[in-house]
Amino acid sequence: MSQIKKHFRTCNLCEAMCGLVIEHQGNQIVSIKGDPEDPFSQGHICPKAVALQDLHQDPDRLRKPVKKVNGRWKEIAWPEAYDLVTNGIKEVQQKYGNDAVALYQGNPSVHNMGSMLYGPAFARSLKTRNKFSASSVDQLPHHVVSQHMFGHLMMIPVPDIDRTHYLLMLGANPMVSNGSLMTCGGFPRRLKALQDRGGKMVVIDPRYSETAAKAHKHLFIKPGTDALLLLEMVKTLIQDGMEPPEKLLGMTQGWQQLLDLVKLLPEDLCPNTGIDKASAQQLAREFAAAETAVCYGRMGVSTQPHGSLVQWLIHILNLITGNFDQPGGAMFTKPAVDIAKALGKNGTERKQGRFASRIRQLPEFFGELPVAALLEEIITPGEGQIKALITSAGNPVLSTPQGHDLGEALKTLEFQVAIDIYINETTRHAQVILPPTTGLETDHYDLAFHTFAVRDFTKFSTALIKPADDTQHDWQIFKTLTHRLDSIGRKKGRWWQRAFVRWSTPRRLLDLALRFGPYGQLNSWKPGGLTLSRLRSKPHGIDLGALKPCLPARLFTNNKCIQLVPDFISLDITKLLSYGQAENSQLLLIGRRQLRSNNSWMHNIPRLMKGAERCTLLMNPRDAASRHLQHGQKVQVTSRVGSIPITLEISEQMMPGVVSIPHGWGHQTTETLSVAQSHGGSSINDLTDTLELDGPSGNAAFSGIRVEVE
Ligand SMILES: Nc1nc2c(c(=O)[nH]1)N[C@H]1C(S)=C(S)[C@@H](COP(=O)(O)OP(=O)(O)OC[C@H]3O[C@@H](n4cnc5c(=O)[nH]c(N)nc54)[C@H](O)[C@@H]3O)O[C@H]1N2
Ligand SMILES: Nc1nc2c(c(=O)[nH]1)N[C@H]1C(S)=C(S)[C@@H](COP(=O)(O)OP(=O)(O)OC[C@H]3O[C@@H](n4cnc5c(=O)[nH]c(N)nc54)[C@H](O)[C@@H]3O)O[C@H]1N2
Ligand code: SF4
Ligand SMILES: [Mo]
Repeated sequence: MSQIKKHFRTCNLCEAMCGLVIEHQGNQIVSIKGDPEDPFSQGHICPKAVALQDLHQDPDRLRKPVKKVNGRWKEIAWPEAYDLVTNGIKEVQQKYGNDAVALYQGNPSVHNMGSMLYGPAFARSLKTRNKFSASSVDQLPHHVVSQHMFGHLMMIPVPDIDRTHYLLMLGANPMVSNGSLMTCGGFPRRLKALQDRGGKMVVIDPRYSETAAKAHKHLFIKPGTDALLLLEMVKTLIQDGMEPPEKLLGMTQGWQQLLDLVKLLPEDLCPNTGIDKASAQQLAREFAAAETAVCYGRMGVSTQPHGSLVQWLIHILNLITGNFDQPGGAMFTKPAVDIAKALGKNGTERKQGRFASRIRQLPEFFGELPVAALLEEIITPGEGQIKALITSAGNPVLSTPQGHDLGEALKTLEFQVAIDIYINETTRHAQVILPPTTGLETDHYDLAFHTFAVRDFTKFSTALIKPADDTQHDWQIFKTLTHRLDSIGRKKGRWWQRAFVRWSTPRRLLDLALRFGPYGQLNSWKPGGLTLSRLRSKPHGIDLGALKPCLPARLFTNNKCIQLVPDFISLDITKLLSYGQAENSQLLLIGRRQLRSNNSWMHNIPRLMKGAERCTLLMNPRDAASRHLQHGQKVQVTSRVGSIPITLEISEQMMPGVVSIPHGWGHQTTETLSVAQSHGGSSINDLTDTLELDGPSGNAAFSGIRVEVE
């Protein structure tokens, strides 16, 4: 046996960017632990990272391309697989036009440097309007609001959790999720530091979550009504005469418009929220009085009917209290690879609504349509109907609304291909699956999440495990497919463009991006400037310091001003004011995440699946009693669009009138995934509704779905 060696890398599984130290003997993993020398995460780790090794040993994981022959999967060689895929796509394009081929890119794409760099060119090579991604079941409102207010979709401010004295959090559960659009490896440690310096955290959530349990104060809120609460808070402070500090006010446009808008609001916005007006006012004044404060809201408020309004109001609250672009408030990063700059004009111009979906006319954003439109675009006949689907690193049957119906619709497609390491509830309907390398087999650099980190930091991880045989990386698959599709019936680029593409690899592109970035050798002309090789010589990464004020220089708006009242606001406020109540017998459904679960995957790993049944319906004892339901009993949950059986867990954690189901479950129908199948559970997204959307962004609204439980 060879010597035990240590390898340092960043975990790619979620947004937290935890540093890992991995002991290994060649390809054999001996241990995976948190890296105490990683300056960013300082040793934090969660159970998922330890399971990274299992992905490489899982017998159900695909290692060779497979094609379906008479309903059975057969391994094939890569050249044959590439032929099948390009021919399949071409055939459908020729028969029905380019829009007949749809693309869905899932969450791990953003955690994969190769997919980030080579996925966009592949998407363009399809020349289809039917591009979808997990963004529209996730953070889309943040992008839309940032583009309107700060001029760029990637200019999403992050809470400066390390310096704030008051963290007001809505719809997020970082004790479990480890933070989102708040990359903060080690949330528990940072929270403890906040509390040790006398700071407070207040959590607004319809469930007494794991994070609420650590808070100074928790308030139950009726799902979907956060915008009403925040509007009441903003109104209170404006009526108190509060306004942004002069310097900040000078960088804004629309202050008078905001004052006028507030004057038109009803006297009391709170009756429907479950929080009374006096408490909302107290919360607002407490927030404003804190030495520094920051309001932050995530999934629970991003995926609700007024998700964009909520994000807008969060920025407004931070702005009027002076907690914007200031230490302890909401701040922007200065990442070593500045993807906002790199996207340039593409991210800045108002690129929404240049085209719309065929059936419901939902507007595109940044070239993508809301995935809530995917189902109807497949099942509704007519010109432009989707006839083929490519999924990459995604599982929309479990992760998007009306998933069950989507699964049925996939059976009607003429061609489906997946780039995935597993046969899941979506990829099982494909004719061909191309399995890439993953996790420890890949180089890693967080192109996206350094941009949303609570400290400026940069780190590169090299691949640790040598992949089996000729397994291709995601980027190689994209590059090959792009080349094959682009060279068909279309003029090729100029010679130097082709030469650049041939020369390029993720490492070479990253090196260029670092050199041209704000700390780079070419940008600063400093002899010690950042290059990939300099970065690689620091295996724990390089701390680039606390976040720094950067406005107005970093605003991307034409007039270098923050747009305080984007166009969509007043219309959406009108809708908000009539946001409906549930009928008496109905309950409001929300979701939740779990520490040993990662969206719809990693459920095939025994180490993560140990223990009690996890896919349960949480219900308050009062609601259970009034329905004569018992703990542990199987119940049937029914919404407008679907019905699922699930085990009932009676819990004081739930606000009365609200029930919770974790997403990502429902594996019983998959032919492989032997472990996951035995823990199957049911899918919450068989109950969520493609018609429930956040208007301005088209993001799916998962929170507050009306259900009956029997
Ligand atoms: N009701 C409800 N629905 C939700 C949510 C919710 O809170 N409630 N959350 C939403 C959110 S935030 C998200 S991000 C989505 C996630 O939903 P999706 O992005 O659609 O799917 P995932 O469950 O992340 O599945 C990822 C797939 O990628 C594969 N994979 C893993 N690593 C790699 C890799 O390196 N390369 C490739 N090619 N494939 C890989 C896995 O095998 C798996 O099949 O779900 C959304 N859906
Ligand atoms: N262990 C684990 N970690 C993960 C993931 C995972 O699947 N497992 N997924 C990763 C991904 S892709 C993402 S996007 C992040 C998401 O991370 P977070 O944004 O922290 O999301 P959740 O953990 O789903 O927490 C959402 C909270 O919102 C509450 N909520 C629901 N509806 C409402 C509402 O209407 N109003 C309010 N105020 N609250 C509401 C829920 O009760 C829940 O506590 O987590 C990432 N980290
Ligand atoms: S919190 Fe996220 S990044 Fe950190 S170890 Fe767990 S999965 Fe990996
Ligand atoms: Mo997500």
